[in-house]
Amino acid sequence: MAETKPLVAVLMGSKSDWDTMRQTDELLTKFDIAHECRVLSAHRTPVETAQYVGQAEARGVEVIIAAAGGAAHLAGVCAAHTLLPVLGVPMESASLKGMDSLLSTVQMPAGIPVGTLAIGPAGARNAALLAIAILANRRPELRERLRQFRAEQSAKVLRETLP
Ligand code: RP5
Repeated sequence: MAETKPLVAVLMGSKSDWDTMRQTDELLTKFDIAHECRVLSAHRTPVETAQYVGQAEARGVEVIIAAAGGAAHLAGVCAAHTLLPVLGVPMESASLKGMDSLLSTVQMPAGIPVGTLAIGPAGARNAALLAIAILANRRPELRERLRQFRAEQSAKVLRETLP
């Protein structure tokens, strides 16, 4: 039977991040991964963020994806409140093109890790794929689907023709 409790929590600091993070949602859906997407902010809703993340493991969540832009503290704050793996996605900001988001997500002090992905859409897609790879460690069927995904991706590249 398919798992219905969320295995992956996809958090983002603002609804304005959804245009990018819908790509995470779409890939998790494509792989039939039970997940939930929420707007929660390290700065605007600090108490609710801590509560949500603090309860995530007990709810069956296995991976947290946290996307934020600017002074992007969401992934680090999530990691501070859970032992679950936290994957950070730096949003491409208007002013600094996401360099601000990247540095504030990736430069965690030793002791509280955040696995940081690329800025923007590539990071959003790879966060989903990395979460799937983590879940696939103890789900052979999912591992097989991931292998198939990679094979299809390779085949598509090899079919490319140039004008
Ligand atoms: C961050 O501030 C969010 O993650 C978003 O990327 C950025 C801007 O948020 P809005 O002002 O668009 O709500 O917290």
